[in-house]
Amino acid sequence: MSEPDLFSLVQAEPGSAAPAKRAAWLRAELNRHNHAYYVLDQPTIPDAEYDALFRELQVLEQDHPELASADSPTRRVGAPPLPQFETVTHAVPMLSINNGFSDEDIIAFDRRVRDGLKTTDEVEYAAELKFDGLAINLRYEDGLLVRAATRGDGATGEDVTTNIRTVRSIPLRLLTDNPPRVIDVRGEVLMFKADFARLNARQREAGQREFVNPRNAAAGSLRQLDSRITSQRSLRFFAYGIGFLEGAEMPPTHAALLDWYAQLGVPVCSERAVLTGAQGLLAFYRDIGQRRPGLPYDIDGVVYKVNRLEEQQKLGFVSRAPRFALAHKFPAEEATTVVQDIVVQVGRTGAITPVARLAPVFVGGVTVTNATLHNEDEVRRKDIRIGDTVIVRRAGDVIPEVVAHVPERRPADAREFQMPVNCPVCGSPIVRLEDEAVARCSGGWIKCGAQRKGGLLHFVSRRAMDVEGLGDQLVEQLVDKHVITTAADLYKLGLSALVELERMAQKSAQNVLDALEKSKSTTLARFIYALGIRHVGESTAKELARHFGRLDEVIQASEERLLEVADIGPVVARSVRSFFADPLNIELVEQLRAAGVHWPEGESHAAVPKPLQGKVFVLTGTLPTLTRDEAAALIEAAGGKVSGSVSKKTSYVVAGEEAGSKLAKAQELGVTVLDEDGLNQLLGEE
Ligand code: 5U1
Repeated sequence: MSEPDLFSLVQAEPGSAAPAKRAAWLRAELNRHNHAYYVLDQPTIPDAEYDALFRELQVLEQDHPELASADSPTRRVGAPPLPQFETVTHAVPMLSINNGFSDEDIIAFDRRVRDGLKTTDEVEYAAELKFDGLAINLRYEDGLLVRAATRGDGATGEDVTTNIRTVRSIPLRLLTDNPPRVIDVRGEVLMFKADFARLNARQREAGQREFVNPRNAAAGSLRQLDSRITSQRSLRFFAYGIGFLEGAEMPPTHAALLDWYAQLGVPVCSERAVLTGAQGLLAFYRDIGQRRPGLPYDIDGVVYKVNRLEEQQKLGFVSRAPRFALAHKFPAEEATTVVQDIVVQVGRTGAITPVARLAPVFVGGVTVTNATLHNEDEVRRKDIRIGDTVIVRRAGDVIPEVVAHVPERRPADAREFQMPVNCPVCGSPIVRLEDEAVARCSGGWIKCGAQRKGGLLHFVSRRAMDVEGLGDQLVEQLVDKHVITTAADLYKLGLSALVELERMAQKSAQNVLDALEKSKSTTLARFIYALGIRHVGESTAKELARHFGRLDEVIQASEERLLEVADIGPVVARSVRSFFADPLNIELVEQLRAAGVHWPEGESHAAVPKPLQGKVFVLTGTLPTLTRDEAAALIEAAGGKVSGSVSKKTSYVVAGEEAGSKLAKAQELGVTVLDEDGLNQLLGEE
């Protein structure tokens, strides 16, 4: 905390100073700390000290009502509900912005700008983010916030002043002794991702409806008639434009306008740049696009504006959008579509995953027709039914998922999903153990073609036996045509059996046989991993190989002996033991050895560093297939540590359904958040 100057200290000392002076000093101090905390992101005072100053001001204002002041931080707490919002006419209309989607659109925009300015020189642009929030106009008169209005139809909006006053980062008084007579500051109200996660956790705890995304949460919070609710909702604001201005010089450029706002204490985003020419704009777009998932707020694109305001004026407007600006949109990460069916998929371990079959929809840059629903509980919790219109999300390379259904668009004949009683592939009963979120086909790989295919694909995968050229389609045909049943059968394949398959020429068939032959020479760790023992990822397989040296030692090891292996816990030990207790698995191992699969026995992997050594994990929420103990066992087996609370030392937070405050804390601290797939990738699981 920087010290107030000596004069104000003497003037403002509690008890000795006149109440008016003390109140003014407290207001200035609290506003300064607010600005440091919410705008500069550099807290200057511990929370408890802030609270003490705040309480002192509250008491002072209660005892001396004549000291009430519109810019007092105590006036941010919200007021009783309004009957409705008043209408506000904007002094200068709030325009919309044209959109561009491709490189060509941006090149054409730049050409139009140069034509409009009658120049062949490269034009200077200000580039910034397009926030996914709500546009707002803040009117300051003589430095004091007097009105806040939504964009509405551009000409008139709704008066949301009482709500906006609760947004801590918005100054109630501009930080200047020489404010403009009137200024309309324009920008976006939004909710940060971490605040959104926290809000939804609270909604869940209170049994209230969750918000679909931060934008909806921001909109719902801003358009509250009861501003006491808004005050609990952690809204933020970034300025990006100006409306009416009186009593001050308009800055010469857009960049200078934003710098001026920053000086006045109005929040502006630091992700902005001044660039020249279309290529400069495209480089900015790509850079932000790459960093987009790590930003603490949602954006749906970037915005380019001709930097010089004089040139902006020269270019003017087409209908309701300026010619000097363009929003370069990212592919939408969310879209709505219809659930045509809900089917189940059977994984390698028999896990049954409900999958929504969707009417094709373009989202996150690709056409999506399937989206995971994770497990039965998730379908119930989100109440997704066949026929529903749903919001589908695909962010980055993450598997598409159904976020929510749109209640108003549910048809009368929407059907609930029923978990099948029997496996759709092999007909074996589907069972769900008490402590598991996931239901499984009980057929095992002997009976279930889906599990066989999954198991075989795992066996030949790069980190396991590494058989090049044996992909999904080939395995599918080999299993469906009953050419093979087990991994050992792969080594019995001949040229004639392979060339009979679809899309398999003599040459490719020979390549597959050569790859199979080559794979016979392997390592013990790879072989153990290839067997697909539940909970035995690559690193556990290496640890087992290092510890025991010989396969027969692993096969014969009791649970107690397995527990002696570094980082193997009871869940993994039990799984290894039960795998080798099954005579069918022993037979498979023998057949593979008989087929010529071999490795140097007694080899040591002691030098291989464990992949998660030194990494600290925090688990939160319910994962789709792993229990918390299972996930912890896997992490520990890979050398990682599991901790109960999130701090700066946390390397990863693994979050599942119903993740609450730990997820919010991770997002606040910028700790990487993984889902179960992400964890599996780290563990080297296929
Ligand atoms: N960053 C930013 N977002 N945004 C949205 N600037 C900006 N400017 C806008 C809009 C609608 O409109 C003006 C160009 C009129």
